[in-house]
Amino acid sequence: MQNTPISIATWNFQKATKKAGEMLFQGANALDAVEQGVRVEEANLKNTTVGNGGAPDRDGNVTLDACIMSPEGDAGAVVYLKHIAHPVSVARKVMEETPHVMLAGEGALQFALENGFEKVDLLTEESEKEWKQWLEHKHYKPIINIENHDTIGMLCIDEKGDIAGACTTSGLAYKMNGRVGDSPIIGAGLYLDNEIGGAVATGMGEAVMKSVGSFLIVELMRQGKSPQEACEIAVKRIVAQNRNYEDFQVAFVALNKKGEVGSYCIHKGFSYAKYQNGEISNNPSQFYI
Ligand code: SD4
Repeated sequence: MQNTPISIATWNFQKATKKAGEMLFQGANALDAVEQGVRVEEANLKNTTVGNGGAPDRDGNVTLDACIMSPEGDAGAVVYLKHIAHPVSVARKVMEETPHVMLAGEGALQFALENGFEKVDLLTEESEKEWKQWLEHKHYKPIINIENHDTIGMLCIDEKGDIAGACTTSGLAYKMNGRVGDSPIIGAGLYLDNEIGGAVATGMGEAVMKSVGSFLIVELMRQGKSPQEACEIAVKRIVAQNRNYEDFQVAFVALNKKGEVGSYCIHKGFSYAKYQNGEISNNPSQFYI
């Protein structure tokens, strides 16, 4: 059966979502489309939350986290990866060419270099300047500025009806050296099941990890909840789990195998991009407060 392909992504990442959507319409499979789609933001130097140009940690290291999942249920991830502009593609190689799911730090870098990825300096002049300004006061609150985080999580369904997903980030700006968030954690920042659908997260990774949010959403959809209902339950779980929930943002986007999309977040201001039937749209999410 021929399906209507669809691509969705966290935030208003229209270029990336359109790239993936157009690939799907030209017959690409969902896995290739999500990889190439999120690479658009990894390469965007103006996005200080993903890939090249990402904000550094407190010590000036840009460390990237990414994961990818295939319709077959295979998964690959890299965490604390330095010097590589496209962590999602390294994650895909981990999935396809190693017996493992996740590689970290030095080992992930070594693996990337051995597989022909170029070693680059990910700290742009702009990000370095902002980090140095931050160093002057070193005021760190692990609180997400509601509009200042742009991790890209993407889900695609291809013509065959198969779903794939990816999530990639430089994590929280000025995080502690060594900190890893939810984005590369299968079940937290991304989860999918080709029978059911998928979910992706953005926002305060610590809260998403504690609730295994994306896995929760897929399991709720398995039990018959719509993507919208499932996202709402997952956000409300986080609200119940964290007394300081008003201080941070968490947002989820979910897609089921029928092509239905849902989204919910703590604070007003989150939206997701969708490409379907040749049209790209920005869709404001429903919110808790
Ligand atoms: C993290 N979830 O590392 C990521 C942050 C994020 O846009 O979404 N930034 O916690």
